[in-house]
Amino acid sequence: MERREVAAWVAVGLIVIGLPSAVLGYQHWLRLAAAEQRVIDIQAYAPERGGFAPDAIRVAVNEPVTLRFAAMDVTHGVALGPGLGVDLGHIDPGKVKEISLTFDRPGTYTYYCNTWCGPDHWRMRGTIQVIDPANPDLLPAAQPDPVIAALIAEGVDIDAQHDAGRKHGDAPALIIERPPSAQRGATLFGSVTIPPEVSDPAWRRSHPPAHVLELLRQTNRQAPQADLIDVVAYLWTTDTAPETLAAAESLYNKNCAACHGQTGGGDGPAAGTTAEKPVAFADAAYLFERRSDVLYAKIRRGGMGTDMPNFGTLFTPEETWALVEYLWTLPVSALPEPR
Ligand code: HEC
Ligand SMILES: [Cu+2]
Repeated sequence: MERREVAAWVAVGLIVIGLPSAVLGYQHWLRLAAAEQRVIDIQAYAPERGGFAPDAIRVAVNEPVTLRFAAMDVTHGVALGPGLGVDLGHIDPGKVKEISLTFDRPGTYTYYCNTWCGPDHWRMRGTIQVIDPANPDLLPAAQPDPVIAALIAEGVDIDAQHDAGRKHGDAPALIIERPPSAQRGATLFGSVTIPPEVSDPAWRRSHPPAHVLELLRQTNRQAPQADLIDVVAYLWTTDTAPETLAAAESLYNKNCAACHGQTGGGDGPAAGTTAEKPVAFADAAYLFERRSDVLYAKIRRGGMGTDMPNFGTLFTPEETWALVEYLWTLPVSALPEPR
């Protein structure tokens, strides 16, 4: 069948679906149209009822497919990643949403629920294996993440106790009296001596703000501590374009806020269900002791034996960095005007 003809068939098919009284004769055409485009039906159940069925599918490279998701019990949300930019949004019970797409290279992708649908919500994931029919056994192996590899090489324990062995109730190592203002930090920036390494965004990713605060204190002995804290907050929130931050905020609200809280209070609706408390990113004194690359690694790899899910198969490295940048805005009271 010619290509344009196929498009016409599909168009007719769509019109027919729209009409409740489908004429019998059209059904034959419809079936022909369907034969051209493989449709894979995927049913979405809450995780305690089994999650996605099926939870693994295989498609061929360059094979146009339609994935049709049906919410079977409660409202779910469906997104595809990493790097596919597909978010079908909410699917209410009994409703169906579909996406037609073609994968242009072999690899592994994930479809996942991004609407809170129950305590085990984040376990709702399915795998898409895209295979090359000429070479069905040759799936590209997952590449080790260079950031995580570097942390391991450096001997950093991604799962180390977050508060550096401090017991609950101990005074935090760093005292931050009010939420840091990156906006104020931007205005003070010019009057503070910044050690050269600190100006390097790559260097900042592997050092905690608390460390930089210490460096700034040594080079700016006259400056009040609160000023230096604001300058550091500025430094940690300047690297990302506003559009990127906005996209990360949306990812955060859909995938993280259920546990970590929409404003980073560690108090989302699911926070009570996790064995260990979800980290409160809004706590500046806490977050200032953390390194961006460790946060990145934790998001991609998940916690070891904690309820922190792994997101490495859902998000690209770029999306993960954007999430980290977004986390840094949570303890900050005011962001500077975009440059
Ligand atoms: C099911 C609840 C849950 C969800 C959903 C969740 N987290 Fe977590 N997260 C936790 C818990 C519990 C911890 C603490 C235990 C740990 O670090 O493993 C944690 C820890 C973390 C840490 C480590 C912080 C540190 O100081 O080392 C980061 C970073 C993080 N989460 C980011 C995220 C992001 C980003 C998302 C969404 C993409 C997310 N989390 C979704 C429960 C959750
Ligand atoms: Cu769900």
